[in-house]
This record gives sequence, structure tokens and C-alpha cells, in this order.
Amino acid sequence: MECFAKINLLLTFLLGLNSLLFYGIDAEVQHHEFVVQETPVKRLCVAHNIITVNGQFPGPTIEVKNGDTIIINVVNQAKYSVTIHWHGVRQLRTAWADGPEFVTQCPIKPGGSYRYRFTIEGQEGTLWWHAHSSWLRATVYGALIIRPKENASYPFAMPKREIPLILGEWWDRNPVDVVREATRTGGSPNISDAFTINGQPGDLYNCSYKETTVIPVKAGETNLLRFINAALNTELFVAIANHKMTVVATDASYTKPFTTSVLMLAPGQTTDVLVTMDQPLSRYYIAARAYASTSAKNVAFDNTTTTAILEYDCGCTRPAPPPQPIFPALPAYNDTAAVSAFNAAIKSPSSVEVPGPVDENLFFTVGLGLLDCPKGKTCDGPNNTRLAASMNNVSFVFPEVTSLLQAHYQRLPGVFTTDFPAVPPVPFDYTAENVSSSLSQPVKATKLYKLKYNSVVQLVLQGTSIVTGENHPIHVHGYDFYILAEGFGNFNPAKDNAKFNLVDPPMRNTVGVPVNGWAVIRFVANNPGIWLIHCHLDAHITWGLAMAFLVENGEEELQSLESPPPDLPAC
Ligand SMILES: *[C@@H]1O[C@H](CO)[C@@H](O)[C@H](O)[C@H]1NC(C)=O
Ligand SMILES: *[C@@H]1O[C@H](CO)[C@@H](O)[C@H](O)[C@H]1NC(C)=O
Ligand SMILES: *[C@@H]1O[C@H](CO)[C@@H](O)[C@H](O)[C@H]1NC(C)=O
Ligand SMILES: *[C@@H]1O[C@H](CO)[C@@H](O)[C@H](O)[C@H]1NC(C)=O
Ligand SMILES: *[C@@H]1O[C@H](CO)[C@@H](O)[C@H](O)[C@H]1NC(C)=O
Ligand SMILES: *[C@@H]1O[C@H](CO)[C@@H](O)[C@H](O)[C@H]1NC(C)=O
Ligand SMILES: *[C@@H]1O[C@H](CO)[C@@H](O)[C@H](O)[C@H]1NC(C)=O
Ligand SMILES: *[C@@H]1O[C@H](CO)[C@@H](O)[C@H](O)[C@H]1NC(C)=O
Ligand SMILES: [Cu+2]
Repeated sequence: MECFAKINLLLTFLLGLNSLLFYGIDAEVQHHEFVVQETPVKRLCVAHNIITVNGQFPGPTIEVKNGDTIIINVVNQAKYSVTIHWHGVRQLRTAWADGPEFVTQCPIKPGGSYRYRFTIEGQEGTLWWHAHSSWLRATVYGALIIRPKENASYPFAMPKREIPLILGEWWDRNPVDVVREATRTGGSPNISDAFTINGQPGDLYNCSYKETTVIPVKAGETNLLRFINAALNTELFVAIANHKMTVVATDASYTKPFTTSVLMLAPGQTTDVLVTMDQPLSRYYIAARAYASTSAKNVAFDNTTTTAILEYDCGCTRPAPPPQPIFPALPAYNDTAAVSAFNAAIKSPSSVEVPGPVDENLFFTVGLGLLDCPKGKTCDGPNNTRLAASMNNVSFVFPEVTSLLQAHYQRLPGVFTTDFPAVPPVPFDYTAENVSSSLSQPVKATKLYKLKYNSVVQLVLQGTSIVTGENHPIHVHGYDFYILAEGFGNFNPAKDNAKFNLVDPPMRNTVGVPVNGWAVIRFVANNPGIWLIHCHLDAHITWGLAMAFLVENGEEELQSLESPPPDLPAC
């Protein structure tokens, strides 16, 4: 399925790669074939077909080194159009390979194919890939592990084993039917039936006992666990019974190591932890369950718990059934204080040069809204409305005739405008309990914000309490950013600028904007193209919680978007 080729001058030339500058002498080109297909599976006592890559669930793990080039030929043999996003990969100058449907490409139609080609430049750690079309990412996802270059090492002692642990969210139904039903009725999509670890719900669900994910370990060793939250709509707490975890990286950026007994990952985020197997020979649950942040009362959420088992090698034959594993303590589903404490502990390994001075001071609200029900219909949103979501009161509409990037590259008018507001069109008390209902209706539009190449961007993400306040995991495509500060209530520069961490702020690609609060991020717009920024809860992006940056080309050759690949799908 995959072959590796030592890159040499001739091959570089044949591939028409632009510059040798990007490729170290040890860099490789990896080829993969991803066949998107329908695959029968059985979970929670129910057998049905899901969409997979190569029949695997979770999909294949891609393992590369920093500097490698990856070419993945995606062949669509499923009944839905599909795209694949390489979550967190910078995609420098290769926006064509980023993947969000109708943003950087038209979807790959059933029977079609598309080759994604990109190079990993200066990134190490755990990323992942997932479908970026409809709700297919419910089952179409896998790990993307980036190791240091040849002869380079981790900034920590070499772990004995490296174990990817992908948290997922499972519906007994076809997830595409779930989103279609919600889009038709205007109401909240049905909640999931289970969470999963490496595709398995675990012991606490019916019919799952035999397939529970088991992680074999040996006493004394220190292992690297690579957690990925691939859940569609749910932020998750994770803990391991009786074991401390030392966080060493998040979103493929190393962190100052710190020890914790619980993690919180929002969808889109990854967390690498070192765990020393220092407990008595036994079996220990790794467990995950929801952090349900909404401030509204009686909002349904999936209140189930997924488990895997860390199983010490006892040098013996275990009895059947083996002893009951020990269960860890997890925070309450609404423990926002635990989330804040965990996020506040994440820092860059040493002091960094935070980009500045700021050229673009942006302030975007992120939150929900309500739209009128079409006349003569009934809608399932509150008070016969349709649920919506927006940034700065713009509920993002994805084009259908072409992708934003193609429209930009070919200068096609009428697909988008570049008048996305830099600040909220109407300032109000964003997190008040009684926001006027006259403010709740966003405007549907395809508005982008233009950024000059190399401009320093500071973006305040301000949650709103419209309909309900909630923690929104905001993901920026094509960029990593520093998180300078987070807080509750309305961001107030006079008071909150002083809280900026300009010494060792964490670098991430997805920030959980605190419920009824704010987060401030900063990055340099040094990657030309069109880059989606959106809530990574799929329910919210479906309602329009997104916008896109149009980053202009720079002056130099290596500061421009590459030309589109010849097999770029048409709409
Ligand atoms: C890695 O180290 C080995 C042994 O020292 C050396 O032969 C090899 O050239 C090095 N590779 C790179 C890419 O530096
Ligand atoms: C959503 O849940 C409702 C109530 O349980 C059920 O009637 C409906 O069939 C579900 N829809 C889908 C698409 O699963
Ligand atoms: C397991 O099945 C039993 C019997 O059908 C049911 O009562 C129970 O709610 C199920 N438990 C879960 C976690 O689905
Ligand atoms: C979640 O489920 C547990 C039982 O597993 C129950 O005790 C708790 O009340 C439930 N919480 C909510 C908010 O539904
Ligand atoms: C969490 O929910 C419980 C009830 O389910 C409530 O008693 C408690 O006050 C809530 N805690 C917070 C921090 O909201
Ligand atoms: C629904 O309408 C009632 C009565 O007008 C109002 O009190 C309530 O706030 C409304 N709910 C929402 C979510 O707007
Ligand atoms: C919300 O409540 C505050 C405090 O009671 C009040 O000052 C404000 O006018 C109210 N705003 C709206 C829109 O009703
Ligand atoms: C959003 O725009 C609509 C239409 O102009 C307006 O009615 C509404 O008050 C605005 N809401 C906010 C939060 O700006
Ligand atoms: Cu959201």
C-alpha cells in the first residue's frame, strides 16, 4: 500500500518539485493509496455499513519524518462526495492539498480521485487526517504522526512504545442522515450513542466487551501516548486509572512538560503524554467522557463513557474473564474550572519570540444564533426557529459552483466578497444573560478577510451567550498560532492586554474559546491561500460558524501559492 523512495536529485527533478531548499538530504517521498469505501461493521449490538478508508476504522496511520513529502491518492468508491483534510499540517504554498470542501477544492465525486501532495516543514508530534465533507469525518479519520528528522531526537527520553489513541464519536445511524435531518428541521442534530477509543466503545456499552481496545504494556517502561480528539461534536475529558500523565506536546508543538491526572481535548486537538508504568501488575482503564460546557439547562449530551484497557504484562496466563480493571476519576461533565486549569498549564518549552508589532487587530465574535422559520413551515429550533451560528454576525455560506481557492486563483467574480468585518458590526454585552433577541439573527453570506503576506495578526475570539454560551473549539487552517491569553466575560483590552503571555505562550492549531469567554491568538500570515477558520464542532460549522482568510502572495517566488494540481476535482 505504501512505498518509500529515498529522494535524490533526479527524482526531485522528475517530480517537478520547485526547490531542493525544502528537502533535507534524508527527506523521503511517501506514497499512499486511500480508497474511500463502504465497509460493514458492528458496534453497540448493531451491524451496519460505514464509510472507511481502505476498509479500516480508524483509518490507516501515516507515519512520517519532519521534512518528508507525502503523496496520497484518494480514490472515492463510496456513494458520497468526499475530501480529506490533513489537520494541522501547515501546507506552506500547497493550499490545494488542504481539503475542506468548497474552500480549497471541489469534493471528489463518487468514482473520482485526487492526489494530495504536501511536505511537512518544521512540524513534529501528533496530527491527524479526516474527511472535511458533510459529516463523513465521523468514521473517516486516522493519525498522522511526525517524528524528528533522521539523527534528531525528541526533547525527552526516547519512549519505549508510541501508542496513538484516537477518541471518536459514534452514532447507531448513518451520520450523514443525522446531519441531513437536522438541516431539514432546523433543530439540534441527534446526540451520539457512544464515544470510542481507536474505534471501540469499550466495556461500559452493550456488546462491546470482547472488542475493547487493549494496550499491552510492561512494568517500568515509559510510553508516549498520542491522544487525538476526532469526536464530531464533543469535547472530552480523559484520564488513566492510578497513572499520572506528563504532557509533552499539543497539536504537534512541544510543550514545557507538566504532570496531570486529567486531560481535556476539544475536537481537533491532540495531546502527547508520557506515562511511566509504575503501578502494580494489573489492568487500568483509560476512560473518556464529555465536557459539556453549555450554560443552558437541560441540553441533551451524550453522557456515556468510553474505555480502553492499559494491561500490564504479568508474565502469566490471565484467567477468563480477566480481572476487572481499575476505573479513574474524571471531572464532572460541567467542570469548566478543570478545563481552564488544564489549558493554563500548557506552555511553550522555552521563551519564544512572539510576533509583533501587530498589523491586524481583529475581534471576532463566535456563537450561536436563530433564523426565522420559512413561512408555512415548522422548525425544530427554539420557538419555531432554525438554529444558526456565526462569526461577527456572518453565518458562513459555502459556495457550491466552485471552491473559494479556485475562484481566487482564476479571479472568478461573484463567488465571495472580502468585506468580512474586522470587528463586530454591533458592539453589545457579548456574554450577558439577557442579550436582546433583536441581535440573535445572523446574516448568511460568503465573506472573507484579506490579509497581506507576512502581516502580524492578532485575533480576539469572543464567545457570545446568544441562544447559549458554549466552549467553541476554533481551528485555523494553514497556521499554528500562539494563544496569548484566555478569560471569561467580555474581552477588555484596557485590563486584559496585561494578561498576555508574551514569554512562553503555547502554540496550537485549535483553541477552545472558554464558555462565555474569550481567547486571544497571534500568528504571522506567511502562508498564501484561502484558509478556513471554524468551530470544530461539526454541528456548529454546519450552522455557519466559520469564515476564511484570503492571504495574499508575497513578492518572492517562494512566497506564492503554487499552481493547482492537474487532477484538482471540478464541481
Ligand atoms: C545520521 O547519522 C549517521 C551516523 O552518524 C550518518 O551516517 C548519517 O549521514 C546521518 N544522517 C543525516 C541525515 O545527517
Ligand atoms: C433522531 O432521534 C429521534 C428521536 O429519538 C428519532 O426519531 C430519529 O429517527 C433520529 N434521527 C436520526 C437520523 O437518527
Ligand atoms: C444494554 O442493554 C440493556 C438491555 O437491552 C438496556 O437496558 C441497557 O440500557 C443497555 N445499556 C447501554 C449502556 O446501552
Ligand atoms: C450521566 O450519567 C450518570 C450515570 O452514568 C448519571 O449519574 C448522571 O446523572 C448523568 N448526568 C447527566 C447530566 O445526565
Ligand atoms: C454541574 O452540574 C451539577 C448538576 O448536574 C450542579 O449541581 C453543579 O452546580 C454544576 N456545576 C457547575 C460548575 O456548573
Ligand atoms: C422563546 O419565546 C419565549 C416567549 O416569548 C421567550 O421567553 C424565550 O426567551 C424564547 N426563547 C429563545 C431561545 O429565544
Ligand atoms: C440586561 O440586564 C442588565 C442588568 O440588569 C440591564 O442593565 C440591561 O439593560 C439589560 N439588557 C437588555 C438588552 O435587556
Ligand atoms: C446581525 O445582523 C442582523 C441583520 O442586520 C441584525 O438584525 C442583528 O441585530 C445583527 N446581530 C448582531 C449580533 O450584530
Ligand atoms: Cu462551536
